[in-house]
Amino acid sequence: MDKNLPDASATNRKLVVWSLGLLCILQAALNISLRLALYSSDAPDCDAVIRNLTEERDQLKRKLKTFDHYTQEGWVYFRSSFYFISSDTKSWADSRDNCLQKVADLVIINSKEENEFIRQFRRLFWIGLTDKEKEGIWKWVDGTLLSTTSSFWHRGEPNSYFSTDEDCGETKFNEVEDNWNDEKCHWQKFWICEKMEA
Ligand code: MAN
Ligand code: CA
Repeated sequence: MDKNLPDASATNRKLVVWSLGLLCILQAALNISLRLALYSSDAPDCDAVIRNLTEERDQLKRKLKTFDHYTQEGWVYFRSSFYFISSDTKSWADSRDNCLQKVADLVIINSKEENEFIRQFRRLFWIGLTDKEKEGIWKWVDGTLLSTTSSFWHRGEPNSYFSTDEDCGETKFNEVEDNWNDEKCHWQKFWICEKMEA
């Protein structure tokens, strides 16, 4: 063998050593970047995640407790509110008082779905709508004006029937979607209280 030529096995050994060295460097780089990624600011903070989950769990527990309480007392749940459907009749003002005593108020109807929910009972109910402050200006019991886009007056209503004073809203014509009527407030009717979920 020519002594001036490098020994093949020595070359191979060098190659292996270099490759191992390179692998080590790659491994170290990978290690460092993984650690950086894991502890960088946008990685989730485990304590915060646990705190949030605990808060969510407690909130759900509270909701469930409220739900159990109201449903056991006979309230019906629909879309984030509890509804109390009366089984006796009172004037509009006495109905409202009864709701206030229950830390609720006469129902405020904000959508077609809510009106349909109430219409399904097919009853004449007082609702939280009145124009007793100013004739023709219909307001909900929370002081908000009745919106023209979400009102369900029956055809020809409100009419203050033959100029008799009809200042209180009721559900009456339940065979159709537009079922509201203005009625004399002293009449005794069933009523619905609404309590919004906290
Ligand atoms: C009754 C009352 C009125 C209503 C008319 C409709 O007289 O309920 O409020 O407008 O019926 O015919
Ligand atoms: Ca009327």
